[in-house]
Amino acid sequence: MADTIVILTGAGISAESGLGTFRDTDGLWSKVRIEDVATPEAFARDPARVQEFYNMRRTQAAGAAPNPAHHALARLQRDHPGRVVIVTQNVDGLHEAAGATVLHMHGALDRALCAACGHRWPAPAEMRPEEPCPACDAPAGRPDVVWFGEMPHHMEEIAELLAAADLFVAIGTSGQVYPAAGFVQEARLAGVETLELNLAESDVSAAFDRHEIGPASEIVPDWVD
Ligand code: BV8
Repeated sequence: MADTIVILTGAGISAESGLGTFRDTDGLWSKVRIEDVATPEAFARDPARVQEFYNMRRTQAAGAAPNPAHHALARLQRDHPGRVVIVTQNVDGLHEAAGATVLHMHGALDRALCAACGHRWPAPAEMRPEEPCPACDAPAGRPDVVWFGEMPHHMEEIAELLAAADLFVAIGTSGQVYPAAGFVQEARLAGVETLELNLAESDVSAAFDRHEIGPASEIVPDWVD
């Protein structure tokens, strides 16, 4: 077992829990445009449309259960305290539901954020277009997710973790969204071994030292155990 492992997960790890991915055939972005639901401009233009999109995803995520891939990563983290960091691009809570601790670099569906005062609170199942903030009363509650054009969370911490890791593993991500898609290059520049676990080739597969191809619910437990 490598000394310190940094794992990046994407929508593919939650696919077998029934949550749609973004860019596979009939993925989320084939049904709605990023510009209409996943940018600050979209929220300013049509908050009802954006809240409806995230209410639907919040309901789906609440009805989903972790799959063997989530459980295997939680087991790995538990069996090697302090040596396994999970960074997820996903906004579902399936890693936590499996017992893992995780860095949500793109935020989380179960949290709300006040666009006026920055207060965060547990998101209601259904957020209204003008969701009042419990701290400042402004009708400015939004999903606490990172939209396109917004800075992801934990970026400095992730850069430090990548530089100090012995192994970087990307699981179920298409490598199309930055800065997450650039983590493999950061790892390589630091001399870190890299492994990609995916159902298919990704946009950044060529940058990885090793690959395992298959469904996450099979190849992640195989890799962990
Ligand atoms: C920013 C939250 C700047 C909301 C999301 C270069 C550098 C920096 C930025 C950019 C850049 N070039 C372009 C940009 C802009 C942009 C970007 O990357 N655009 C892309 C489209 C080109 N990036 C940004 O805007 C980022 N912000 O850069 O800010 C800045 C600087 C200073 C100050 C302020 C700002 C913010 C990006 C975050 C956007 N939010 N999500 C939500 O979830 O609704 S991103 C969105 O894509 C999802 O969160 C998703 O997690 C993420 C990545 O997608 P994947 O997880 O990879 O999913 P995908 O469907 O694509 O692929 C699924 C994969 O799973 C496939 O590989 C498939 O083979 C595999 N799979 C499927 N089934 C299985 C499986 N694998 C295993 N088993 C299976 N069963």
